[in-house]
Amino acid sequence: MDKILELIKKEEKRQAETLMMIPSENYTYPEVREAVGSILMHKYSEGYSGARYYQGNKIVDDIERLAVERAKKLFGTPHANVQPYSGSPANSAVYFALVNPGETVMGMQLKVGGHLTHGHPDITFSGKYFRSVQFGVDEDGRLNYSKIAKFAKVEKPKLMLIGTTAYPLAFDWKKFSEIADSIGAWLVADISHVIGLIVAGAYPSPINYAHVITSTTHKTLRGPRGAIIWVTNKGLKKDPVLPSKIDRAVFPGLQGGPHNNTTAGIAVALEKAEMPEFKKYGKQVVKNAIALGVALKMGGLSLYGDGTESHLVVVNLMPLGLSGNVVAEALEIAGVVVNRNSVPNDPMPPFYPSGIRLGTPAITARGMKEKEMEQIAEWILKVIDYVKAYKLPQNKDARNT
Ligand code: DSN
Repeated sequence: MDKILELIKKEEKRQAETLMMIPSENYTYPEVREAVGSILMHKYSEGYSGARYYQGNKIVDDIERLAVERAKKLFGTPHANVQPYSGSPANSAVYFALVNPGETVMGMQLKVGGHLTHGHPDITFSGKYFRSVQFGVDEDGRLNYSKIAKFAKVEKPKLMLIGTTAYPLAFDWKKFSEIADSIGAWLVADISHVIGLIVAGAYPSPINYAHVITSTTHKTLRGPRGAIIWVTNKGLKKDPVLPSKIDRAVFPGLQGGPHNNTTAGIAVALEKAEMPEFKKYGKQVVKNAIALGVALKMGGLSLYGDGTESHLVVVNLMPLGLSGNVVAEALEIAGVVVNRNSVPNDPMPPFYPSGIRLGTPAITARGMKEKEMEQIAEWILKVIDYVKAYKLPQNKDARNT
């Protein structure tokens, strides 16, 4: 057997035998894996259904048409593009379509739960090619919408790209849209982390508020690694040619041939997302995260936002004087796989942050419920007690990354 296939078997075992609690990870469906591993990957299809630069695309056209129809149906939008290779390319395409280099864009800081592509300064395209301004959270770990509104009035961003990778509380999309509308800015909602919860009705939907929505397809949606961009009715009203601007930004603006095998996998996941079981799943993800947060808090841990209204919990280890790296390593030894994460006001750099981020999407996909969350919280608390008791080195000499 090729060494690579052996390693895949090993990884399959690891994924089955540990608790996958990184909030952006999930288990997909066998049918999605079949689609992604299929012969569709042999075909080149630059262009869009019915307008390709290559012959032999009649079947691929049908597949992409179906994926687009299912994506549009999911949120009742007039337009969807299923070709972005992943979340960062999807967000890049939206910037490319809507703003020019040097213009002002606004997003949430990475250290309070934004994403690199939401305008992180200096090291990302979104902070290098645009004038990026970013907001944080208040002392209590909550977004302060009136402060953000004042900030937006002063900075006048042309585009606000709002989304979360670690902010545990629900967004008020209406307030974000009022802010964007008051300055004539585009509101782009990046729902990559919470799409499955939105579909289940367990998290607020930006559909009536944002002009454009982006999402990856492999997190709470449980599809393959990929992304979708939607133009909403509000977006179409603001600019009737917005769909073609988005499509042209994806191809030929930033990408070449779409990954047809991924497109098929996305279509399968979108069909699954319409099923009643998926709604139950999304709701249970949030119930489980709340139960996990309550149990960790009762065990004495400090939580970002003091709890959660989504699929994730961020533990602030600063009061314990512990490093996120050391706790995450110790948890992995115990079979609980989480990731280290920055917390608000973190004095440490992102590579050596003072928190850990835990999510319930994958363990909920395995059928776990509140009772299991209490058991898992007990194990996590035990591991943290162990780290405290043994005073393991805490990266005090960490270099600034
Ligand atoms: N890397 C993803 C996450 O872990 O949240 C976001 O793209």
